[in-house]
Amino acid sequence: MKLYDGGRAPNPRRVKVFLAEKAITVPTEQVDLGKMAHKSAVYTAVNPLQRVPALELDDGTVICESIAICRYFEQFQPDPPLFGVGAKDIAVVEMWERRVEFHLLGPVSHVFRNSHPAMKEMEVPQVPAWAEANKPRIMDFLALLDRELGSRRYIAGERYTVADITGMISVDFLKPAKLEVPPALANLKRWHVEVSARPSAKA
Ligand SMILES: N[C@@H](CCC(=O)N[C@@H](CS)C(=O)NCC(=O)O)C(=O)O
Repeated sequence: MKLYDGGRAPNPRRVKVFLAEKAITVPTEQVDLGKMAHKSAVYTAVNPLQRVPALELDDGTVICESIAICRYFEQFQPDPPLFGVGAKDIAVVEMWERRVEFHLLGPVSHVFRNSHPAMKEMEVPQVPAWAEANKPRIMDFLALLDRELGSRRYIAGERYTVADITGMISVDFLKPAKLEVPPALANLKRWHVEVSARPSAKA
């Protein structure tokens, strides 16, 4: 088994934080995004979409998409449960993970990719207007999360889950996108401090 990793890039980091929470170690190969190694013929044979992370199993199967990779490990090692426990909880975790992915991680990524000079080669064409269009959406969703976190400890309930992993990485990704959590969002800040203090957050 081999995990194709991409350094500090947010999606590979989601998988690494997930693995750290489960104390699972996987042999890793770095794909240097800065050098566009993910566009090489060798890596394109692994993932024709030329994105990281990717997990190659011993039988040659390649699993891409961060959440699909996380689900694979959840099945193998259910403890600690990071996708919920029982029908209702699993659905609530799924709901929040998708909401955070679509309404926060995606838009922050659009801002970064369409405004940062370092992304010129990867995001072709860069559309600065699309970066601007996403900024108010991000602020609206951060405010929604802040309201939600006023009544519970974590994004999907009282237990730390994969929704918190996607959430933490999305909030961390604000910085390279040259955005920040508005100071008034105290619940969100309390949550971010707490999840960032977990040893897995260093991954
Ligand atoms: N939906 C994919 C997204 C993967 C993705 O976009 N990865 C980024 C790094 S965070 C990448 O490989 N970017 C390279 C590029 O855009 O050319 C997932 O969940 O893993």
